[in-house]
Amino acid sequence: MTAEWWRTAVIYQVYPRSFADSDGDGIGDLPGALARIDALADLGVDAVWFSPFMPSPQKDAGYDISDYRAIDPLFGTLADFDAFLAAAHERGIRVIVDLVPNHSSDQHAWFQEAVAADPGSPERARYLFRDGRGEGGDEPPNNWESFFGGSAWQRTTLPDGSPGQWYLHLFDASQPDFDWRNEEVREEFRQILRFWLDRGVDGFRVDVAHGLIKAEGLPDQVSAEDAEAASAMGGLANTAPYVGQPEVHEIYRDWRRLLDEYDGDRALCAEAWLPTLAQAALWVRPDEMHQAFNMNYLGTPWLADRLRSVIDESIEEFGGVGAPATWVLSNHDVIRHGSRLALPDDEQSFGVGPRSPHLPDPQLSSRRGRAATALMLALPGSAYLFQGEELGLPEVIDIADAERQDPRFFRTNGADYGRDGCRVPLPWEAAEPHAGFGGDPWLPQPASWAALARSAQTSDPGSTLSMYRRLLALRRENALGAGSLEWLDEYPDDHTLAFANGGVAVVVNFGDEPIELPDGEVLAASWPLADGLLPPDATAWVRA
Ligand code: TEU
Repeated sequence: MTAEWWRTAVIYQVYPRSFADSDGDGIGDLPGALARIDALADLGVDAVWFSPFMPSPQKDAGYDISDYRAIDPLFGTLADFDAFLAAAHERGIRVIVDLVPNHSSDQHAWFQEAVAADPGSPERARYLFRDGRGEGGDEPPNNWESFFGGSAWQRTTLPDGSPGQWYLHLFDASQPDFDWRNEEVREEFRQILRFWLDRGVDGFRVDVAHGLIKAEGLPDQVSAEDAEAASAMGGLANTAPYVGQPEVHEIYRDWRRLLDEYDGDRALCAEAWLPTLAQAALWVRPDEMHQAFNMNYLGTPWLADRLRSVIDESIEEFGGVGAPATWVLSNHDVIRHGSRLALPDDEQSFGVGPRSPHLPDPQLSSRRGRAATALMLALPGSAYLFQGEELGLPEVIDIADAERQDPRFFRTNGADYGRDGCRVPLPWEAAEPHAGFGGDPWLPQPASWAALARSAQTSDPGSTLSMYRRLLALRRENALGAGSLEWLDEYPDDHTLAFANGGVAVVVNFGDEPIELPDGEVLAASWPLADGLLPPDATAWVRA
C-alpha cells in the first residue's frame, strides 16, 4: 500500500458483539471475525476498525472498559486478536482499535481504589470527584447532563451507608470520567497506546475526542438561550464546558509525537462531535490526529443543496489544514442510514421504535440508502462503513422494550429508543439458524433477515452487496479517494447533484422524476435505470 493509507482508505467498522459468533453464546467474538475475514477482503475494504473488545462489564456494549490491555473473555484472547491482525495484514487490510480515554468502567481498578480512598486523595484525583452543592452536599456539583439523559453526577455512598462525594459521568453512571488534567492519567494512556502499537495495530479510533478536558472549575453549563443573548451582547457564544476545550489539543499533540516514533504509518481518528466542520478541522491540524469523523456529513438530511454545501465545506475545512476529508453515513450510534434518510428531518436522532411518530418506508429506505452510499463512495478522501450496511440492513424497529439494552433507552425512561436498532447481529447464511450468526443473538434478528444474508446476496448482481463490491472496486481502479471533485453545473436543477471525480461523473437524483444521464458508459447505478433514465432516489456513476 502507498504511504499515508489513511488519506484515501475505506475503513469498515466491526462491532464485534454483532459480527460473527464462533462459540454459540449469542455474542460475536474475535475467532468469529477471523473465520469471516475473507468476506471483508472480498468486499474490498482497506482497513477494519474494531469497536472495543477489552474487558468490560458491558454496561455500554464495551465502551465501559475495566482493563485497557486485555481482551474480554466474551470476545476471546490476546492471541485471538494477534491472529486476526496477522490474517488481516496478510490480506493487505489495516486494523485500528477503539481507544476509550474519556472514561473507564466503574469496575476499573483505579475507580475501585478511588471510591475506597478519601476525598482529596491521589486515587480520587484520577477521576472527577467533587463535593455536592447545597445543604449536606445533596445537590450535584453543577448542572451538567449526561449524554444518555439525567444528571452527569452520581453520588457515592460511604461504607457506613451515609452519602459521600459525587463523581462526574458524561455517559452512564457506570462510566466515570477521568481527570485529564492529571499527569498520571496521561502517562497511563501513553502506555496503553504503546501496548497496542507494539502489538502491531495501525492506529486508533479515539472515542469522545471532543470531551477529555473539562473547563477549569467545572462551571455550570449556560443554557442555549442565555448563551445566544450573551453572544448578541458581544460575549462568547455557548460551547458546553466539556466539549472542545482548547487544552484537549495538547493531549493529541503528545499522542501524535508518540505515534510518530513508530514505523508503518499509524493513524489516529477522532470521534469528535462538534458543532461545525471548522471546529472539527482543529483536531486534524498537522501535528494532531490524522482524521476526524465527519459527523456533520452524517447529520445532513437527503437534500441536494444541504449535501452540496456540507461536501464543499468538508473539503475546504479539512483540506485547509492538510487533512483528508472523511465521510460516514452509519455507525453503531445512529439509525442505519437508509432508514434514517427516509424519516422526517427532525426525527433522525436518538433511535426509532414501534411508538415513534413516523416509521421509515422500506422501499424508500432501500433506495435512499443505496443512493447515499453511491454518492459517498465517489467522494475524494476516506470513508467509513458500518458492518451490515453492505447488506442493506435496515434499522430494526420491532425490538420489545424488555429486549432493549442501550443505557440511553433506560436513562431517558424509554423516551429515546436509543441505538439497539442498528446493533442487531449480522445475517450470514440464509438457510442456517440465526441466519448463520452463531448462537441465539443478544438482540433478536428479524425473521426477514434471512433474505438479506450474505449468502443470499453474494451471487445476485442486483444485490446491495454486489453494489458495494462494485463501487469499492471502481473507487480503487479510478483512484477516487485521491481524486478531486468538480461540480457539473449543466445540472442546475435543485433536485440533482452532479460532479466529476477524475474520469467518473456522478449524478444523484433527489427529485420525483427520472432524469437523463450524461453520455458515456454507465459504470454503476444504485437502482436499475428505466429506459436509460436515472430514477428518483438513485445515484449513477458514468465514465465521463
Ligand atoms: O459516543 C460518543 C458520543 O458523544 C455519543 O453520545 C453520541 O453523541 C451518541 O451516541 C449519538 O447518538 C461514543 C461511542 O461511539 C458510543 O457508543 C459510546 O456510548 C460513548 O462514546 C461512550 O463511550
